[in-house]
Amino acid sequence: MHRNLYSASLLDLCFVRELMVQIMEARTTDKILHALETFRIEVPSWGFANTGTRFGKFIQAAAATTTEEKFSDAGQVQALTGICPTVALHVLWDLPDGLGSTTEVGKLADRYGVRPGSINPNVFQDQIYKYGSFGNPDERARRQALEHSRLSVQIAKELGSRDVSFWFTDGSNYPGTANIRERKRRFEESLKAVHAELAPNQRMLVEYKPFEPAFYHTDIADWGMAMHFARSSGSQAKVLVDTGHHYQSQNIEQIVAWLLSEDMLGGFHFNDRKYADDDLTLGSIDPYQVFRIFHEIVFFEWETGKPADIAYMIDQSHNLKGKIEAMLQTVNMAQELFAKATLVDHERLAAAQKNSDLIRAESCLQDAFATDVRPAIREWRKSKGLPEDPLEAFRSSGYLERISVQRAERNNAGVSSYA
Ligand code: RM4
Ligand code: MN
Ligand code: MN
Repeated sequence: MHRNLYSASLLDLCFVRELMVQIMEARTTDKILHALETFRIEVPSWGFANTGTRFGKFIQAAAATTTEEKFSDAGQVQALTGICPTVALHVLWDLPDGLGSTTEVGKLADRYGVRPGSINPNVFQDQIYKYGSFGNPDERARRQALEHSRLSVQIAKELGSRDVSFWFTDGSNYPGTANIRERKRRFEESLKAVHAELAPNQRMLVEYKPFEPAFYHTDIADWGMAMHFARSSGSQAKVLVDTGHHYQSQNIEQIVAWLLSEDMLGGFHFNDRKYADDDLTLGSIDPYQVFRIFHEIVFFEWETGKPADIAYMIDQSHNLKGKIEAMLQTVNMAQELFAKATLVDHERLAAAQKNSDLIRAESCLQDAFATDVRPAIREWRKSKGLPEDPLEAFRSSGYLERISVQRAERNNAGVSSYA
C-alpha cells in the first residue's frame, strides 16, 4: 500500500517535471520564432567572385565574373534562406558604367529576387590613389575620390539604397612619410562634402581598419577615429564595424556596446579571423564572440525598448571554399548565433549584474549559448516554405553543377598570377 502511494507520487513528480520542461522548450521556441522574423543579413557581391591571397588568385569554375552572375548567386542564397533580401555592391566592380549601369542592375534585381543593398565606393584601386584618396596630399587625387563618392551617393539614390559604405586604404608605410594631422583634416573636409550629398533617408557608414594595405599608419585605424569622422561629417554618418578589422583579442563587443550607447553604430561587416583580416566564414574560429556581439545588441534593445537600427552585412572572401556554400554556411551561423543571443534571460542578467552575482550573470550568457536552436530554426523555415536545411537543398538543387559548366571557360581564362 505504502509502496504504491510512493510510486504514484513519484510518477506525478516526473510528469510535472516533464510538463515544465515542455513549457520551457515551447517558450524558447516562441522566442526564437519571434526573433527570426526580423533578422536579415546582406550578402556581398564580391563574395561570389574569384579571390585569393597576396600571392595569387585561386580560380573556381563556378565563380561569378559578371554582375548578373553575382545577382544570380545572391538570389540562390535568398531563395534558400529567406533572410538575405539584399546584396552589397561595389561601384567599380558591379556598376562599371556608373549611373549608366543602374537600369541594368535594377533589372537584375527583379529577375533574381534580390535588391541592391549598401553601395561601396572604390577609392583604392586606381593608380591615382597610390598615396591615398581623401588623405592624399595631391589635390587631384582628393578631387577624383570626392567625385567618385558623390557618384556613389547618386547611384545609391537611383537604386533605392539607403547606405553608402566607405572603406579607405589611406595611410602610410613608413614613419615620417606622411603628415598625419594634415591627412586627418583633409578627411574631415571631404567626408563632410560627401555627407552634404545624402538624401534625408540615406546614411553614410565609415569603416575602420588598423593596418593593411598601409603598414605604418592607417588614416581611419579604429572605431574612435571612425566615430570622430562620422560625427564631424554630419548626423547621418555612423560607424561600420568589420569584425576582421581589429587587433588580436580586441574586445569587439565592448566597442559595439560603446557605439550603441553613443547612437553611432551603423552596421557590421561580418567575417571571422584567426590572425588578421582573414575574411573566414563567420563563427568558424570563435562563434562565442559573434554571440557576445549579438548579445550586446539584443540586451541594448531590451533595456531601451527600441530596436537598434543596424545593417548586418557579410564581408568575406572565400578563396578556398565553394562560394555559395560558404555564404550559406555563414548565413546559417549568423541566424543561429543571433537566435542564441535572444535567449539570454535579461531580467535575470540585469539582477545578477546589479548584485555583482558573477557566476549567475555569466551563466545567463553561457546557458543561452549552449542551447541548441537548430530545431526551432528548422521549424521557422518550414513555416515560411523554406528548405529546412539550406545547404542540403543547395547541394541537391543542381545549381552548382550547372553554373560550373556554364562559367568554367571564362573562369579558366582568368589570370591568377600577379606577375
Ligand atoms: C576590405 C574592407 C571593405 C571591403 C573590401 C573588399 O578589406 O573590408 O569593407 O569593401 O575589403
Ligand atoms: Mn569590410
Ligand atoms: Mn576587410
